[in-house]
Amino acid sequence: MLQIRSMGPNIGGEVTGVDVKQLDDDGFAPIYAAWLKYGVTVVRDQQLEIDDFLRYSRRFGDIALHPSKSTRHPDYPEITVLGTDKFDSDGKLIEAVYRRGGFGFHTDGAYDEVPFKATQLYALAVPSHGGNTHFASMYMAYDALPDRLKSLLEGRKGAYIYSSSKVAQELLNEEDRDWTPVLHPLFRTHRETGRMSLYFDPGKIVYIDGFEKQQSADVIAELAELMIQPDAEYSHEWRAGDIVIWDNRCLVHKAAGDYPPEEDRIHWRVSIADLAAGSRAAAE
Ligand SMILES: O=C(O)CCC(=O)C(=O)O
Ligand SMILES: [Fe+2]
Repeated sequence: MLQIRSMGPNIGGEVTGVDVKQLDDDGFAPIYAAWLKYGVTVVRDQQLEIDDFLRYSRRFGDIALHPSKSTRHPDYPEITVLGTDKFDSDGKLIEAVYRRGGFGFHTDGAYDEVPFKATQLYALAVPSHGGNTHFASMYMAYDALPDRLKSLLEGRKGAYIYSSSKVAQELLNEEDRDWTPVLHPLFRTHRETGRMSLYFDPGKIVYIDGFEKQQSADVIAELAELMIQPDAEYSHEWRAGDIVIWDNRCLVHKAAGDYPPEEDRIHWRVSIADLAAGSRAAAE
């Protein structure tokens, strides 16, 4: 029987007692509702082929192609494979692969005109220790901002690129690295929950539109300092067979990047497009 319980003080939900391959629309409704409520939700104990994972993922929305072409599955471009081909031909660890998502708290797709609604991972292999994914609520980050910043940043937009980290950019083909910054409001109301959140990514933001250089840098540093509130976090300890989905509209996340590199930590990953916000279904 389907059971849902909370995992963290404010975010993080766990769904058990379900086989997502067997779900009909009525069976899916409580999972979607739990995802909106908890921001990040794990469905435990799944045994999936790629087609099962894609079919289930499409219940959350259309799948968008991720710009990192080098890590796409060769037969299923909608799937990004995380954690394979970690070593180069000299046996040296490739940091961009090993530490993918581990350079700091971030939201996926802020570099796009319409950022991803969600990211969903399915765990194929997990290491003996380490390798968690950390999450934090940006609803709570907004609520905790001093009034001074709330009024200063009301109506302001941040400009974002793929990544300011040269190492992270190695996941892109060279011809794709010249990114034109896109603007997003720093505060946004979540279309489905109606709650206000901070929308901010310290590793992708390049400036705050309309501010002088120094003011922009100061505010970015201050937001980076304030964005993670103590009770707003949940750290996911992976088990093989977990499907984890998070809401990129109101959470940030980062990989711990701390597991034994010689061990496998492998996920299939999909990005869910925010079609209601006007994104193309990203067919290339
Ligand atoms: O591997 C992880 O724990 C998360 C990686 C990440 O940031 C992502 O898939 O968007
Ligand atoms: Fe990420």
